[in-house]
Amino acid sequence: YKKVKLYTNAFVILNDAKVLLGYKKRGFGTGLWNGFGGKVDPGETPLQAAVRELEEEAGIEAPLEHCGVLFFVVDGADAAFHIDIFRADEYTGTVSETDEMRPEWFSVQKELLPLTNPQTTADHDHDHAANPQATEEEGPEPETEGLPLPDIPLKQMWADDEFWMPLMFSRRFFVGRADFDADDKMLKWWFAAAPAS
Ligand code: 6U4
Ligand code: NA
Ligand code: NA
Repeated sequence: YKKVKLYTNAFVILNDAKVLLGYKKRGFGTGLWNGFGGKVDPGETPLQAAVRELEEEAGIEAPLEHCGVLFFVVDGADAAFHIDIFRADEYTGTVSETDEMRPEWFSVQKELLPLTNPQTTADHDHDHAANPQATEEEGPEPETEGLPLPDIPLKQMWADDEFWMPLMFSRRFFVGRADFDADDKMLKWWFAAAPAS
């Protein structure tokens, strides 16, 4: 590969329970749900690009934090893709549909919460004595505006997402590589997280 192209992808995750995704209406990945992001422009840092793309595509501002790095190689492409992933626990502004993306909130289903997450452990574990943090988990349910949200639509997302999203939701810095054929089928992948801090 002669070149690498820098991209960003940003996720707003409220209460570790719901995540804002956008349905891509045009361009790369049309018809898939994803975070908000795009190319890093010349003269921008990846963080600046991520903040700009989140504003352009969802209409909101958020205190984004770098939470992972992905590297994609595609058969026949003249460049590989380096994607910096960002997350935020809060945002300001009004979530708005744009020409490129239709935003929607999804609930983070249990399969995507690793067992190291105390919230999941508390949910699955009826013997709370075994979990010193369980008493903290008995407060009110996360705010969902009273409506049940759909689960994250993994089948309408890039194939790599199910492997690294649990790492993102567990707040561990992650890295990964996925190799795709020319039809966007994922052939090989490898993902790993830094030790929990
Ligand atoms: P322009 O040409 O300016 O409209 P731009 O918005 O800069 O495009 P776009 O929308 O093509 O870029 O960005 C692609 C988005 O898709 C980025 O957020 C990165 C993300 N992406 C690409 N491959 C991915 C993959 N395999 N898994 C994933 N996200 C991917 O989760
Ligand atoms: Na984009
Ligand atoms: Na762009």
